[in-house]
Amino acid sequence: MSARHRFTIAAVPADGVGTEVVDATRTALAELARRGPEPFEITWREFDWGSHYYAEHGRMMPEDGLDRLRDMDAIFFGAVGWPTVPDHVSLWGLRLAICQGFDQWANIRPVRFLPGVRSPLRGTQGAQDRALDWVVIRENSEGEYAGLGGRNLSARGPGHEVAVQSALFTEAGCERIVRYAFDLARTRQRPKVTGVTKSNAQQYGMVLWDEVFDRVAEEYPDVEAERVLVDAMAARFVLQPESLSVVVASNLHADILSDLGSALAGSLGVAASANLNPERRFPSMFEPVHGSAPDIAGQGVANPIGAFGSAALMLDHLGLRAAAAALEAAIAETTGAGALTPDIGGTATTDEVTKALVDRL
Ligand code: GGG
Repeated sequence: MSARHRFTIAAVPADGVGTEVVDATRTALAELARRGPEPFEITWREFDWGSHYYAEHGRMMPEDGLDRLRDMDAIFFGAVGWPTVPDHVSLWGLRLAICQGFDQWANIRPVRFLPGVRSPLRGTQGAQDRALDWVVIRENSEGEYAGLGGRNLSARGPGHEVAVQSALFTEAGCERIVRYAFDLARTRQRPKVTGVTKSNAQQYGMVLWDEVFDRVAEEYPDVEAERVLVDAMAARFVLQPESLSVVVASNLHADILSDLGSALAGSLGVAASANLNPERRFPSMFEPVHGSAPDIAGQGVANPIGAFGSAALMLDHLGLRAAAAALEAAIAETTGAGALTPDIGGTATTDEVTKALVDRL
């Protein structure tokens, strides 16, 4: 096997159901490597970081955590968040530390119907033919998640605390993500980009975003472009899903919209994502969109489909296009055959869905 088909991947299962879905994905990828359409070999390096690590060390990952990940071909992440650690501490200490530390500025979140998965949209009267095939592009390095602000800014004492949370929008940051969206749209059946902001109310950063969007759009006359306010966009997701193809939005807006999109596709459990450093100066990170789900962790019923889809995005990123396509096809066959976890109306366990997928590789 040539070196080009050998990869070292970091597994960071982290918290809750993260462990279960990362294990399932490793099982699926081992089988895909063994009998899939193209040869590849993955050497996994396991990093046991997360909220349990925090309990022992007072931090979510070691101080040199990023250095330990730096030479990996990719990072496969589970989920972050556990009741013993404040959510903002666990998120900033691990997931955001990796995304921002490795300048993974493009968060790609495909949203589409899967065979056999119930969707609130499909359940709507007269909506049987509705299409849902979007890619939500989330700016992943700045915006509302820039970490700028502070607390205790009032000198007036107890009961008068003031907190400020600022959003950072740079022209370069807006331009690279908007351009990414237009480039992606060119490869799709429907070459269209919808840019989302709340620029009527947020008159600095989001107006800058809109201006950059309009300027970049002019360079892509072959791609349909429109701008929509985020509140109207939430309604459009539900009422006119067929009107969308690529949706690009800020860190916070795209986070919220992509969760809405995943729910419309059936469940957060089926949603895949990639945190890309498109320049490939640093490793990119792949993870299901869902969180750690403490309510079902350890019960063996976590939906592994979002993690499988994320693995397909990772294989594609690694240049294993045939393997990625085979995994995508097996995912669709698995759900189509009714191997569904409880979040999407089935009774199958994580292991049963994994076995059903492996049987179809
Ligand atoms: N696998 C995704 C995950 O663990 N998400 C947890 C979370 O709280 N994410 C917040 C965010 O994506 O901004």
